[in-house]
Amino acid sequence: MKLYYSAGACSLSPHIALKEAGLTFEAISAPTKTHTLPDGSDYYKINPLGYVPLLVLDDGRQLREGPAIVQYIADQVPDKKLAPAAGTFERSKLQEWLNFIGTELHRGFSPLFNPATPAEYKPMVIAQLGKRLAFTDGELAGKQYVMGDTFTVADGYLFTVTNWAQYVGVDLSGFANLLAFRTRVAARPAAAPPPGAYPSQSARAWARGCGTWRSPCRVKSPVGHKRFIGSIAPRQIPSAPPALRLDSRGARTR
Ligand SMILES: N[C@@H](CCC(=O)N[C@@H](CS)C(=O)NCC(=O)O)C(=O)O
Repeated sequence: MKLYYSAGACSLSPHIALKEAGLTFEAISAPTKTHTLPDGSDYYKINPLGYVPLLVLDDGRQLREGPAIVQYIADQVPDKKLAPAAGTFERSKLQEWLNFIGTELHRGFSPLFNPATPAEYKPMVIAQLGKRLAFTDGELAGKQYVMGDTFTVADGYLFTVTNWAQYVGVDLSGFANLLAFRTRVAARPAAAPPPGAYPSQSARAWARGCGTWRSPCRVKSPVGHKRFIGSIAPRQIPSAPPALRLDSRGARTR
């Protein structure tokens, strides 16, 4: 199996799942900024969508979309209980989590990474994200992992996306259950930082969501828990941007 990944991106989730599963795989870097593979070729030729993760099976079949990929991985090793059995209510609860993490948290963080996002729109994004993180924190009360006492692939995904808080000024310090969860997941060998990807980050700092060369732990985020669950005045909502012209790959041409 091959996993196309980019350091720090959501592909860390299937990376963790593969390691938890104990499956043999080749990790191929497909950086989100360049879309250029280590041999110099164009990643778009393999995945026309250009994004990671992408899983390629030994027979050449491809599987895209993180939540589908991690469930496929879990189903290869049912004894490891990385996902409840297909067809059960519990499996639907896992899918509920994967969908929530994907659409509410993962996509909640995305505009904060996008340099084109208007500055005045970001507080609204952070406010919405803060509500979703507060919900997640509440759901984790008294639990080891999102599904209860057993680690599942949803935990690797939640760990992955909440790790991004450090890069975009979202302070997780108000979310004690979430932080305890992150420490728990970080202690699992499968969630150890990919070698070379985060040069100066200690395991403890990794769990706290800070301590990289980009975001030292001693720097407190200006965005506190209370602030990002507040609301935004309607006048702060930006007006619609002018229509964009897109090329055949969907890239902006003007
Ligand atoms: N719907 C996809 C989204 C994956 C995604 O957002 N990937 C980002 C990194 S976290 C990416 O590769 N971005 C680069 C690009 O879109 O070209 C999934 O859930 O797997």
